[in-house]
Amino acid sequence: HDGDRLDTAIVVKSRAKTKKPSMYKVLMLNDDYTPMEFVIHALERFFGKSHEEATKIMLHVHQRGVGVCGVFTFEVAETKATQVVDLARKNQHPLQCTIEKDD
Ligand code: NFA
Repeated sequence: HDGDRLDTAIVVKSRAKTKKPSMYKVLMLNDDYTPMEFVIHALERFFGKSHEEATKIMLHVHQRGVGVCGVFTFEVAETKATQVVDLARKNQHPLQCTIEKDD
């Protein structure tokens, strides 16, 4: 009987194009005073880098003047850049980070 039929309706979900968030690079700038070991520590602590990868990034920044620590959504990038600069400042190092939209 039709009245006894269990509901077997098929639900088709229309999927609106969810667009990926803009991504932002966290850039680190070289300076003449921040100790290399401090930079490596910051890269390990705030960007989850291995000691080896952190050392490579630090040396890149030291030699080229600027380097990418990672690429994140805006809020995460902003937070990580602030965390690095705040820890550096607390330790009286002039280390600077900025963020830049990743085109
Ligand atoms: N140039 C710094 C030094 O010779 C090291 C450094 C590397 C600083 C990367 C900032 C960023 N002690």
